[in-house]
Amino acid sequence: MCADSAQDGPVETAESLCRFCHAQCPVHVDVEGGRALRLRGIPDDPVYHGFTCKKGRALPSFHTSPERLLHSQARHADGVHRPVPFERATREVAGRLESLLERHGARSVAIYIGTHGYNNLLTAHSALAFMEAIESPMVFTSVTIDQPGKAISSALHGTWMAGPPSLEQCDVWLATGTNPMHSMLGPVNPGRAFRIALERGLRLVVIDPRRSEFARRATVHLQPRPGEDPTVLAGILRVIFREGLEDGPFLAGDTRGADDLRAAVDPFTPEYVERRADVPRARLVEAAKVYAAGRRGVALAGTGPNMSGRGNLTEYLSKVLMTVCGHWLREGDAVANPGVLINWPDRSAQAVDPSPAWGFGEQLRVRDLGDTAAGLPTAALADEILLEGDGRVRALLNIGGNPLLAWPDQIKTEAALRKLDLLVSIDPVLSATARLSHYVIAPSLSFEAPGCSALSELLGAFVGWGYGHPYGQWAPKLVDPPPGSEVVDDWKFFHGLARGMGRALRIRPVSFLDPAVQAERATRLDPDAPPSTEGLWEIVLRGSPVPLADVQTHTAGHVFERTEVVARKTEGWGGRLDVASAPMVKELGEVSAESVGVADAEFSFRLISRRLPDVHNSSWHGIPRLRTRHVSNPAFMHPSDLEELGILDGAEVEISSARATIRGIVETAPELRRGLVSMAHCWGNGAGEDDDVHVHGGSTSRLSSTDRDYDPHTGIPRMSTIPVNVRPIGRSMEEV
Ligand SMILES: Nc1nc2c(c(=O)[nH]1)N[C@H]1C(S)=C(S)[C@@H](COP(=O)(O)OP(=O)(O)OC[C@H]3O[C@@H](n4cnc5c(=O)[nH]c(N)nc54)[C@H](O)[C@@H]3O)O[C@H]1N2
Ligand SMILES: Nc1nc2c(c(=O)[nH]1)N[C@H]1C(S)=C(S)[C@@H](COP(=O)(O)OP(=O)(O)OC[C@H]3O[C@@H](n4cnc5c(=O)[nH]c(N)nc54)[C@H](O)[C@@H]3O)O[C@H]1N2
Ligand code: SF4
Ligand SMILES: [Mo]
Repeated sequence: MCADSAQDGPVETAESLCRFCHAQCPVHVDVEGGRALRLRGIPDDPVYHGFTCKKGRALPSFHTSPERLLHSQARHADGVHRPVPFERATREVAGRLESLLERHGARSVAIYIGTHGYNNLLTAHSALAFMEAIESPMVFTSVTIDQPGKAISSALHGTWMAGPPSLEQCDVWLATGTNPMHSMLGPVNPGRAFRIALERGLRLVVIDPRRSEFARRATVHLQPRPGEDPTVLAGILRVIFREGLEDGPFLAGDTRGADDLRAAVDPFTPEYVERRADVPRARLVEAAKVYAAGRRGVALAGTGPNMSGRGNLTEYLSKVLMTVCGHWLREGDAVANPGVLINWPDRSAQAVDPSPAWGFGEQLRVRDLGDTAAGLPTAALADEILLEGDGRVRALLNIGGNPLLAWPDQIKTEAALRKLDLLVSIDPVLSATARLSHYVIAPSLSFEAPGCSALSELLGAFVGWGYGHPYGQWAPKLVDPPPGSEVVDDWKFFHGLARGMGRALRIRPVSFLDPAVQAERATRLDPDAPPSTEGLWEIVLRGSPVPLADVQTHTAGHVFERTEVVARKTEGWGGRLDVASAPMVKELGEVSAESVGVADAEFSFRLISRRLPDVHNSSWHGIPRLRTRHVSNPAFMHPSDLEELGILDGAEVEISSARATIRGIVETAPELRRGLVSMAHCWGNGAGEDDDVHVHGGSTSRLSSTDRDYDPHTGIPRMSTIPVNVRPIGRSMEEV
């Protein structure tokens, strides 16, 4: 599995693109003897300004890591994985899928597209085309265990065609439970972008129970109890209405429901918010006034509140805040990014009515869940595998994800993964899930395939994310895979499967076109004469605003000369944004009906999720230089809580929820509220594997339960704000 050492030779520097996370930073790579040695940012890049992170700078070492799979693997009867030629693995998987389809129908084959399925658009598009070819509706992604509230709230609220302002256009920003300083979800190079924006007068409101790296920069930081975001946001809306700070003409002309909204937020007085969420009332009023004083602004939420229960409502109230203040782009405003590789809808100053958020498409057999605007609920996929009867899922294709560590309810997930007739992973290492897989397809890595900036541009569809410029970059293939290896660009697996099953892939273009139009414009790949990977990029980006051939002349990032101004509302246009969507108003009513101040007799702490700066989910934990700041995932706790429990910094503790107990290594974190354990996900191992917490960390997914406290539509259970107890190892609760 070890790469041959490269021959020495002259070191050449080439431009490329880091593909380890969605930020897709442009980089200079030193290449010697056909091997990428090291990389750094491109200093004069007009958008990223030379930014890279430690993870990205470690990327060259992934290519030659001793952990890397240089051949696809098949698991043998003795449980050991051994190399198998790609052709043979694909043929065998195709055969087994075909027989499952024949015997059990299309629903028996499901796919899960994880982080590295999405980070590579060609993988995602060919995976979806494959599922269409076999007519299986069972497409699951990490979106429904991430921030499903984003798509749900857009559907319930309706969309504003002109879109949100870019950071450069904003005077105010309100962020609930996101930390772009570590996660890079937000504008690119967020550290620099926010520094410059704050210097020119941006006012930043951050709502986070932790004084995060982002919260430290805030004009106003509210540090409420976790899970109380709907209360805080409703309280802010109430202040805005009471003080008459809303944008009356916008509400009258382009929305419906303002009076119902005003009534729905009325119970959330500053006194009530203070009592319930523990936010000082004066700070709440200040936050509301700061936000409402802006002319253009953004309000968004992140993973924290999406995983803490009521994520749909938190995301919805964020959009409603933008609408109530009229913070969207308006007629005559400049569109910051008119599009380079992606076709965007017309940007007119008009609303598209709400659309169904749930209640359509495939129905699942458990918890009354079904398809949603965010996709099928991944939190229910383990049940779909475990539950006997017609329609049971028997095969799972895991594409660049790691279900065993990432899905909620690890105990159930593991039972499900082990029950599958066929589990296939595309993964460059023997990840926790790959170790359970019958086949593991070994993919090429970043610099071994051509890529481009389309993914980061697409992320601009979400409020507050993506490029604020018509920016584009093409990265040609830079190096060959290690000598003697057989790795493939991920999409070729789906092409091979389809071919082996006598079907053809129809690849849809990447764009925001209507799905029916996309289907019409799909390109059928010839089973016997597939395109090259570069050819497939041409296919998915055909008809882009800037022709791909032009972008390809820019192997370092480039800002294209494209301008667009938000157009006037079409004569007679009737679309309106809904600021009092019935299910959301009902949920807000349920919130205000809850009793306040009742202590949880059983659990004294709440475990909240967070990201660590140097690692990305479960990926590449084996690279030593990514584990110098934190060896694994510390259990961060407030020093006074540690003192009270008699726990020393660095000690091992047991963390118990109603579902399970895990171990953690505590680390003092004065930036936390008291009563919290802040811990990153995607660590630990499966049952029966080495569970040394000092080496592998603790698996927070084992603490959550998919049957308890879940969203009735997206199925996402509590993956943050999980009630837990903390106990030093070796001492009982009574002793502490
Ligand atoms: N370095 C690094 N970057 C990553 C990742 C990684 O693992 N490492 N993962 C990537 C992925 S998959 C994603 S989805 C994005 C996520 O990106 P973000 O959503 O920005 O994720 P976090 O950085 O974890 O920030 C979440 C914040 O929510 C807070 N929080 C927790 N619970 C609550 C709550 O109930 N209410 C409020 N208001 N706040 C709460 C936490 O304290 C934390 O500061 O990051 C991506 N980028
Ligand atoms: N408790 C709790 N649970 C959570 C979260 C949380 O905050 N708290 N966060 C949730 C979120 S936001 C997400 S997105 C999910 C993550 O869910 P997943 O996407 O399922 O998990 P990852 O760990 O990102 O999986 C990435 C996999 O891709 C592999 N990989 C790395 N590089 C490459 C590559 O170049 N090509 C290919 N093909 N594969 C590669 C890695 O080895 C790894 O196995 O976890 C969720 N789970
Ligand atoms: S932020 Fe993401 S894309 Fe940029 S260097 Fe780091 S890992 Fe690579
Ligand atoms: Mo995510």
